[in-house]
Amino acid sequence: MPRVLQGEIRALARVCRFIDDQRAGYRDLLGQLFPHAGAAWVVGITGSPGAGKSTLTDALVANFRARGWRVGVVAIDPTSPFTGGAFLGDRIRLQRHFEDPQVFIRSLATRGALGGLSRTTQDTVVAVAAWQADVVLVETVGVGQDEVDVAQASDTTCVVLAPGMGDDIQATKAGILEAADIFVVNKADRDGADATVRDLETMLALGALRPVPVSFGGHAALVGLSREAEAGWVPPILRSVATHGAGIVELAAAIARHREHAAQSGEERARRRRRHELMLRTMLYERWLAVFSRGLDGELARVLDRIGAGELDPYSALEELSHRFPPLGT
Ligand SMILES: Nc1nc2c(ncn2[C@@H]2O[C@H](COP(=O)(O)OP(=O)(O)OP(=O)(O)O)[C@@H](O)[C@H]2O)c(=O)[nH]1
Ligand SMILES: [Mg+2]
Repeated sequence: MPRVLQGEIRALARVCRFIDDQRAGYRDLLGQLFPHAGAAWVVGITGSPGAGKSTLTDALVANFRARGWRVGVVAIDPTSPFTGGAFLGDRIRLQRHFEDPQVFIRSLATRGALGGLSRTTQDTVVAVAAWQADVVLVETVGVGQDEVDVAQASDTTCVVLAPGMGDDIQATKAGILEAADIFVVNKADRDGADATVRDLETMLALGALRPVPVSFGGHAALVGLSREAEAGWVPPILRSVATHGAGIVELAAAIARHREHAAQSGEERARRRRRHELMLRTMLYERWLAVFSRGLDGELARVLDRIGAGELDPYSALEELSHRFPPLGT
């Protein structure tokens, strides 16, 4: 039995490196872990850059730890994997938990490869959950499509906004606001918090924030992932001052309420099905892309030479390269 299942934090760290490097056999290992990953509640913490997601996450970790829970944090670092800037930031912000063997914190760098981030994140969440975490917090800046997908694949999604950051709501990527089960207006100690709350209330009242189809790399219509409206749940709008821990008890309570609601309404099952769909589609997509790309560079170079020489146009070249697509059948 993999040692990570016994709650060994160092075993989990090894598994995560394994996943990152996609070492041989990592999928077999994940297959062994998966059946033990169902008990953890996956909470997405998403929202605009600098809204206070990490500070809020840190405060939530403290709240959950006070209940004796085992807590995983998966933070997606939107900066270049080479600078590690945000990772250092997370380290500082989450420092007080780094020594706690019941808290596992993992920062993932955005890869740039289509779907790659979702895949690594989902795999990491499976591993952390199988470590018998009670809750896994997934922090993402909702700026990229992959991150929106990840946020929408959580059991409970908290969208964090902060006042005074320009037209924050307008600037938030489409799909993120609609993914919210809980809104948190953080930095409530700043001017403009009331206005942000009012804007959200108005949008909710107008029905402007109905759940939208989950997209996949922006191709919702093509892949058919859909999010049903969640009956009977109106996303609460909470305020917090994460730096002072204000509003954290209320946030933890709202997450617990949503969890209960999701379990009773069948939403939990529906969401997990969507999460599994996202995982599978991501893996299929990656594999398909690998097959499709095999030898593509050389073929592309030859075609480009001919276009340059005036022998071929890009439109006809597409037809020549179409043998790479699987046959559509009859
Ligand atoms: N005034 C005030 N500042 C806050 C509050 N919460 C967080 N901050 C500060 O806002 C800054 C950004 O906080 P983070 O927690 O790093 O925000 P984030 O959303 O994780 O940022 P990224 O991950 O870089 O997108 C830090 O300097 C925090 O100390 C708050 O409630 N009030
Ligand atoms: Mg952060």
